[in-house]
Amino acid sequence: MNINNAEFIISAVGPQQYPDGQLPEFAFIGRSNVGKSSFINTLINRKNLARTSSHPGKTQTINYYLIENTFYFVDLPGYGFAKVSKTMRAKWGKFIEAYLSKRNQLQCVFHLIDIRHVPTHDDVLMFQWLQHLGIPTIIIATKLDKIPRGKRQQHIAQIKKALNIKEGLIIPFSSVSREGKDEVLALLDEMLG
Ligand SMILES: Nc1nc2c(ncn2[C@@H]2O[C@H](COP(=O)(O)OP(=O)(O)O)[C@@H](O)[C@H]2O)c(=O)[nH]1
Ligand SMILES: [Mg+2]
Repeated sequence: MNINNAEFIISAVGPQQYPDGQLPEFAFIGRSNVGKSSFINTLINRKNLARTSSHPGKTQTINYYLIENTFYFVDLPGYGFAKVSKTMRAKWGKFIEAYLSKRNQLQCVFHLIDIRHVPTHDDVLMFQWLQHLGIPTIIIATKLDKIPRGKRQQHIAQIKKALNIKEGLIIPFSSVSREGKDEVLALLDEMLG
């Protein structure tokens, strides 16, 4: 697949604003600043549709993009930003949980993790939660261009170990070099049947 048509639909603040209908949805989640907006922009061949933000944690909405008029990309708010109150965190949790656990259009979650570092406590909790909910999850290891080629396997192993992944998909990705893009698009093709 090559995505030529992507249209921003809505920044939803609650379930009543999610689009009607039964089009399949693919969601994206990760720490703030992990490269989620850049990932979406790379997939849809746009520079700035999913806004690249230098202000982590600002987005507390679920952003819907209609792709090729046949499915949705769903950008979930980032987690793990430091300067956020407990009340805000609880609110975030409820909002995301409602989407992840109740949305039957959801096909798969792309969980983005920075390839440079050991996954954070929040990354591990998020991944375990997705497993617990039984949601098919694909790990996208972002910012691949920032580590030397010779260290790739080591960094991927580090993610697998922290998340306790035996089998399962980890796709190294860079929105700078676009490595991993074709693999992600092929997976989408597969999931869309
Ligand atoms: N070198 C490099 N930088 C990236 C990559 N993806 C994102 N970034 C940078 O990381 C910062 C956060 O990216 P953004 O997409 O806004 O992250 P988000 O908060 O998860 O949506 C920005 O400065 C991006 O330019 C990547 O693959 N490689
Ligand atoms: Mg973003």
